[in-house]
Formats: sequence, C-alpha cells, structure tokens
Amino acid sequence: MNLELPRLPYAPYALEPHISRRAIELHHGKHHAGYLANLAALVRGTQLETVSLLDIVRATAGDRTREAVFNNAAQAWNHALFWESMDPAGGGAPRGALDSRVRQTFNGLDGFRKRFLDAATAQFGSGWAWLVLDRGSLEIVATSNADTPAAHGATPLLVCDVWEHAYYLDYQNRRAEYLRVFMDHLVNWRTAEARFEATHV
Ligand code: MN3
Repeated sequence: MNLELPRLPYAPYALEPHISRRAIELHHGKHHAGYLANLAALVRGTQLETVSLLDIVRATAGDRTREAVFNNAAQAWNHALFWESMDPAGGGAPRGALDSRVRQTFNGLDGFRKRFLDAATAQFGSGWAWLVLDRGSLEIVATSNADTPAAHGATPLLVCDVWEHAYYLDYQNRRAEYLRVFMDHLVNWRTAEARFEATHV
C-alpha cells in the first residue's frame, strides 16, 4: 500500500532555527498524516485502493464527484515533495543544467528569487508556490488549496507550502518573512536538480 506517511528526509529539529521542531512535528505528524488517513478511508474498497498516490491525484483531478479524494491525495503528494524541497543546508544556488536554465529563464537567480517570492506572497489564502517544468519550459506557478501542477501535466521541481499551518506557529501572519527564509536558508536545489535532470534522460 502506498498511503504510508513518508519519513522526513531529516530530523524534525534539523530545520531550526528557521522552522521549529514543534512546527515540523505538527505539520508532518498531524497535517500530512491526516490527509493520508482521510484518503485511506475514502479509497478503501474502491478501485483506487491499489493505485499509486500520483495516479489517484491524476484520476480524480477536476472530478467534482471525487473532490474529497482529490484534495486529500493532492495534499499528501504535495507535502511529500515539500519535505524534499527543504534541507538543513539549503539555500544557495542551483548547479549545472538547472542553474543555466534558471538564469536564462528568469533573468538571473535574483530574478528567479523575486518572481518565486512574489508568486508565493500573492497566492490568496491557502496554496502552494512551485517551480515546474511544463512542456520543456521552466515556470513559476502558484496553486490554490490542494491543487497541484502534477495533476495538469507539468513536472514539479520544487514547492513551498503557503498554507498558514506551514508558518503560523513560527512566523504568525508574516508569510513574506517565512518565504524569504525558505528561499535563503532551506530550499533544496539538489533535489530540484535531480528532478530536472531526470526529465532529460
Ligand atoms: Mn502543509
């Protein structure tokens, strides 16, 4: 069964002082785990019970009769990528092929940083900010609630959670500050490079 809570790629205290152990434990152990528990209950005994999480996301996207399944599956998938999008030694710059493409596409790394932070800050209410590869082009997109570019044919490379539960405990209402910390201290370019390079094999 593929609906088990994935382990964090680092210890729950490893992102301190930027994100507290308490915030990570609640976010991973309660929010992320909660989406998976809801999803397991929703798909039990259905044909979706034996397919992968991403296949559930794709099979239910845009289907209003299965909105709860989509929301819980997409949230679970998005969170798994979010944990991999951070690292205790994160921040800095991409390397190799991704570095060139980011600089070319967004007019330098500073251009990327500004565009990503603007998109994430401007997302009204709950959602996610992404760097994706869509039909060969790098793009920055924001999605609302559970929605995910993975349901719409794009390949997500990086994601930042902008639901209030991601930052309220440590940053209260200061989403912009949380986002700057994400970009400058936590963003995991190594996993983004691996995803980018995997699309070129
Ligand atoms: Mn979250």
